[in-house]
Amino acid sequence: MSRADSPFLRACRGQPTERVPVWFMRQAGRSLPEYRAARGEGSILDAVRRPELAAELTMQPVRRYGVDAAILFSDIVVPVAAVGFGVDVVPGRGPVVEAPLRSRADLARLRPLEPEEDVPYVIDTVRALVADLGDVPLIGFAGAPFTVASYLVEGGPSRQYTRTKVLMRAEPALWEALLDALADMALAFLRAQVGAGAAAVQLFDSWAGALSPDDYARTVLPASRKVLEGVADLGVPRIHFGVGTGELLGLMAGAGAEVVGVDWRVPLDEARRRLGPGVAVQGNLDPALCLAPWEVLSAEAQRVLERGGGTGHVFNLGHGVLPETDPDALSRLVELVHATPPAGAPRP
Ligand code: 1CP
Repeated sequence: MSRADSPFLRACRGQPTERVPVWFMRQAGRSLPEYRAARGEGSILDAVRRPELAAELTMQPVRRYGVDAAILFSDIVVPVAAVGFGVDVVPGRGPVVEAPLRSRADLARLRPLEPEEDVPYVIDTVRALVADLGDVPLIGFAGAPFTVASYLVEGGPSRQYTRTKVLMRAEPALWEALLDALADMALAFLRAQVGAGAAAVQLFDSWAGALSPDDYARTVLPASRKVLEGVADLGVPRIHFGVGTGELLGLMAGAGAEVVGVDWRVPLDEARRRLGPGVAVQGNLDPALCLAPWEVLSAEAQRVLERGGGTGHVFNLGHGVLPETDPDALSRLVELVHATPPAGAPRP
């Protein structure tokens, strides 16, 4: 089997596979004792800037779980931090911005990303990983313009996105310029990762579910489409993901991705109806259930596999692995997914 024939890449393209491929969002990170041991204290941005360490943190879940894809150890705020916007990632909290974006003058702090100069360490990490991963594909990723903008405008993690929504409506020209600048950065960042050997890309619009379909369609979708269409010529599968995006799935299908990631709120067969034909799905086990007894977790995983329909399904959680998760539960989950014949396939 070559990398191009890997179950993950085949499923992304909607081709039949012998088993449903599986990986987990946030498969690296605090749920793993080997992660806590290797990383130490401090901002994850320091770890991202050390290619040897970042590559090791990427490999840990691949070794432990035997997942079908690796995801680059990085963060959605890496590009904005690299151009000097003034962002750090505080342990236990998330991205925090020194001086949030409030006016047009603040846009000057978002100069274009030049990957070779600004994030050479990410390119080095991808190159090292591609050499080590063999047939396991590496997923590169970027934050989508809306989700990154929400951190820059709010100044940190948010529940209501009040300032973001007000800026979007009250200053549409500034909002459009902001999303366009972030789209160009995400695009440059993804192209650099694929240039260095990433086999697929995921655009994380984690918080887009906070928006109404109208606002999403008018003010966010064009910027996400610019990113996704801007990598189309590279020929790698594109995954587009958000949380709470049930009402947006039809719109997201039009943004130009081969795969749409879905959280646990919409069953995958219903998600396929909303997405329309020709789009693969990724998801969507509720990460909270990874903390439940195995009988509960395994029954839910079976339901996800059935409703995923087999072909064109990449098994994942509906959002990231929770830090309290027992890694052994995820090992059993990978075994179960791999041992279950794809739904709809002839039984051996
Ligand atoms: O400091 C740490 O060790 C803590 C946690 C952590 C980790 C492991 C953060 C802080 N970022 C990361 C790495 C990371 N971030 C990865 C690679 C690891 C993997 O998936 O195995 C990825 C894909 C991300 C992407 C990311 N960062 C997203 C999109 C995915 C998602 O979870 O929706 C988002 C929204 C962020 C912001 C962020 N970074 C870190 C935290 C705690 C947060 C979320 C804060 C919030 O709730 O707003």
